[in-house]
Amino acid sequence: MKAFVFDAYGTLFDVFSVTSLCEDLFPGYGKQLSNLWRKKQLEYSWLRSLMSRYRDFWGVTEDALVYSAKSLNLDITASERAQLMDSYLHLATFPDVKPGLEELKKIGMRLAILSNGEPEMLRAATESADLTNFIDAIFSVDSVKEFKPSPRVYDQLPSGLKINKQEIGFVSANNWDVSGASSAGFATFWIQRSGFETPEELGHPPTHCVNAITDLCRFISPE
Ligand code: LAC
Repeated sequence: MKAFVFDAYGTLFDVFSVTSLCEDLFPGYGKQLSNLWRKKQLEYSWLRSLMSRYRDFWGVTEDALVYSAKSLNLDITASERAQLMDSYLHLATFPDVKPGLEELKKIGMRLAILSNGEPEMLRAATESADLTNFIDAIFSVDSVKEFKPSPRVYDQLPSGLKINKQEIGFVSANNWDVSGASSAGFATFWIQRSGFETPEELGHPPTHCVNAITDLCRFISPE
């Protein structure tokens, strides 16, 4: 294994760090709004792939926010919408992210991101979270105009990193994303932070399950 490639939203960045702003803007609805927003964001990405109607993830995320507010009967102004969208550029990272990446970098691993995110939003979130020094490359679905779990998304990794598929480990806390990468033939690491998530019934299980990014270095044998 020469490189670990990480999913972004839900794996490095906590998409539910928007919940407190949702609650400030819509008291009593913070949790519901942030949950529905994430659920619809993913649904729209899958639906758009099936419809062959790609729209970048920033647009998909905004559409999902508008839908979610409407469906909860929340009157969202243009400025509230902009505020919530802006929070996507400054998401918090999970506590294991920085120490885990730091450890992997120290032992010489190449580290990259492969995400549904559109390149500019990924760059902004990476910079805002202070991860730029750890991440060697950022790959986005935007280059293939189809969302995960399309195999075309994961297949850009070997040529992008200029290494063999067998030397790449794909890391995600989104179990369906792990299935997608496993199905595309990559070694996969499912980050199960809560430890009790149900594995997908999609037939392509993770190669390894770990509790945190800080557990990944034990899979690397010293040279
Ligand atoms: C991503 C999705 C899975 O970052 O959130 O690709």
